[in-house]
Amino acid sequence: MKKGHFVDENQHISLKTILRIGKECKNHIKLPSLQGLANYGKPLQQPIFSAALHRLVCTARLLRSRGLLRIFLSSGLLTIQLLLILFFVKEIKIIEVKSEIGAGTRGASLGVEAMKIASLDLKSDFFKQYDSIEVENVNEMLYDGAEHAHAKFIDGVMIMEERVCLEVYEQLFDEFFPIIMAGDHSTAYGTIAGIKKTHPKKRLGVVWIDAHADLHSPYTTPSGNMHGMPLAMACGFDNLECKVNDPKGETIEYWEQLKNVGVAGPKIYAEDIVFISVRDFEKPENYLINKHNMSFIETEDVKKLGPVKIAERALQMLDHCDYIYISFDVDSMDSRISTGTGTPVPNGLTVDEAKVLNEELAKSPKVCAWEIVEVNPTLDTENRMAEGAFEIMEATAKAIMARPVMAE
Ligand SMILES: [Mn+2]
Repeated sequence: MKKGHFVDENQHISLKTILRIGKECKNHIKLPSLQGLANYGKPLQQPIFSAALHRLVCTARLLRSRGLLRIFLSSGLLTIQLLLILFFVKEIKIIEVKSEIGAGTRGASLGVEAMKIASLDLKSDFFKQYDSIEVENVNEMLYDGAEHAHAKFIDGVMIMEERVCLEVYEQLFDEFFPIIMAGDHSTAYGTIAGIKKTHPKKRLGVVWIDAHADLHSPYTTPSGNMHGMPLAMACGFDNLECKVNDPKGETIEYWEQLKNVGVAGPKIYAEDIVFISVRDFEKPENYLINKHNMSFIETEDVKKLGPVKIAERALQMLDHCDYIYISFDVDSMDSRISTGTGTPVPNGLTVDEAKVLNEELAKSPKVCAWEIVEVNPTLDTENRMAEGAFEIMEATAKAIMARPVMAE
């Protein structure tokens, strides 16, 4: 490492650098403002350095919020303090799930790559800043055609839910905050199962930002596409009262198995779901929503009260939950914006509304995972959908990293 350089060729920070950051911390932290410290890292433009600095800022904010910062900084054990800091705040880990077997329209598996292209066009270092890991998919099954008419590719969906569940579980176990970039929405159930496997005794709330309620089962689905079923899997709903299909044999066996991914039985209560901007229902879904008195926030409410107030309200509705998972389907945005998604619906959110809404929600320390789904560049013009989606993801990640304290 050359003198004066903070990071060597292998992107390792020397202990000396860490100590230097610490000393600068002492000089720059003027309670109650930490802006000086944040500004200190800016001209360096080193992703790993700014990440480390970011952790310092987050930890300092956390300690300040608990009234411990002054004691911490004056205690003198600088090396130990800084090493502690580097392990203290959770880092984001991106989980890529390029699966599209749950969708009726082809192309959602390309959404992750389209968002990476969007990041390049928008000159962002997002994908350099955070590590990502890919869950292997089974999209090759599409070539064989769908076998289960009322739950298409349910055998493949089963494999994907297991894989996503395990990956989310591992990342949470390793103290990462998972941002899941997925293709079709069916694998969101794997995410929910993974969170539940990590915290089996805790109560998990879900904010479902979507044009659809995704509450169908093989007994009620009009299309057989499984991206309309993740919340029914999570709640363990068959909804036989509204049965219109007669799934048989293997389909039912797989459906029963699906309900037990991660841990046995339902992962969430219906009353712990808050729907935002859901506006395209089918009768069987309406039945469940009324039966369980599920929480609803309409697009109109977001426009009237503003996304900041709406986020506050949604978090309040889930105040009794220990953890919260946010699932963001890009078709929650208006069909004029949602040009690159499989099932666009009018009267949705704008990019700005969705951005502020997700940012504000993610500020809650209870939020333990965030997911974005259903970007389909094959339906889009000039990658507009992925650019909007990327902007929302980047802003949300920033809000997550700036939180005073992570969920415990
Ligand atoms: Mn959806």
